Amino acid sequence: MTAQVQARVDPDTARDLYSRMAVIRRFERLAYRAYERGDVHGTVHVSIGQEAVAVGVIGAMGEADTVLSHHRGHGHALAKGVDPGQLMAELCGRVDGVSRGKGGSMHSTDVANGFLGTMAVVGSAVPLAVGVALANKVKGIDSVCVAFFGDGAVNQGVLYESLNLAALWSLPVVFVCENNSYAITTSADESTAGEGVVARAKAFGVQAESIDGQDVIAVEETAARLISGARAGRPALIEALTYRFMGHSRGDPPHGVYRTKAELSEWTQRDPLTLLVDAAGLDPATVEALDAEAAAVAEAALAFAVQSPVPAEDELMRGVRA
Ligand SMILES: Cc1ncc(C[n+]2csc(CCOP(=O)(O)OP(=O)(O)O)c2C)c(N)n1
Ligand SMILES: [Mg+2]
Repeated sequence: MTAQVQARVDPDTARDLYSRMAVIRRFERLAYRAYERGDVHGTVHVSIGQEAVAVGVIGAMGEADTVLSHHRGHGHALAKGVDPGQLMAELCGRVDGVSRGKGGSMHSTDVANGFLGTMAVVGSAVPLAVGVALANKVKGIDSVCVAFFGDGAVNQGVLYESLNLAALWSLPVVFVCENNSYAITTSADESTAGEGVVARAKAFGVQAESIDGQDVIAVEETAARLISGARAGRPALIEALTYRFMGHSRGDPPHGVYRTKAELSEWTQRDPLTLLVDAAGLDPATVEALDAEAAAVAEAALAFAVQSPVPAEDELMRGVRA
């Protein structure tokens, strides 16, 4: 371990960061298996490989700050403090789920924990976050809203309408692009002209930085700085370069035809959990213990989920606005 890395992270912080990432990974592995067993309906998009973005960004947020997420959002939810059992129950369509079993993986909402929801429509979290930030500003509430989106949303017009208003009105909002290089099977290189999302954000006067999304410490440091700026009315954008180790969703094998085994292998060598272990010099026994704790959290979540009943018929119209 170099002195420079040692200076970046103390052992307690490293253990905490590792533990939060490990819980996400174990939770999603189990969710994937629960899907295969038929306990989860619809589909699941797991973020295995991308955990450092969720943990780093959300670790830099305050309790009163809020998150809007996308279709690959279990990690964001868990990092924001959503109860793993209630989240798993939601995936399984059970009444004890955060959205009472009516939302599933892509519509999981837990307002009490500042988790304003996962969203199925690509890019849709972005304008909602601008609305939340505007409401906070108008009401004088000290709260920053963070919107996550993928590289697949980078060519959606709504992103630029949102950047424009955020900058124009000096809103407390941070946009986080999880650039994992692919939208389903389409590579970002094939779909995006020009210099990319950072240059585009800067064109609106929004402070924007591209960072290594596999390095949880770097993510947290950058996020802390930009979130603090957003709190003072300087909206920001972070492009976190990352990779999903699994396929897009259940129907897509990890190394689908659109990406090579060599590319996958190159990225799995940059696993955010292992990178942190190396950077912080965590010893094998500590890592083993943290992994076992994370596995127990995930297993308890699944056990809680499957014992929860499916919603009764009278649940249908609860929480519905007309
Ligand atoms: C507006 C819209 N168009 C298409 C889809 C279908 N779709 C679901 S996920 C996805 C790819 C999203 O890619 P990206 O934003 O890079 O996120 P990632 O899956 O890589 O995390 C698409 C096209 C959708 N949900 N919404
Ligand atoms: Mg993508």
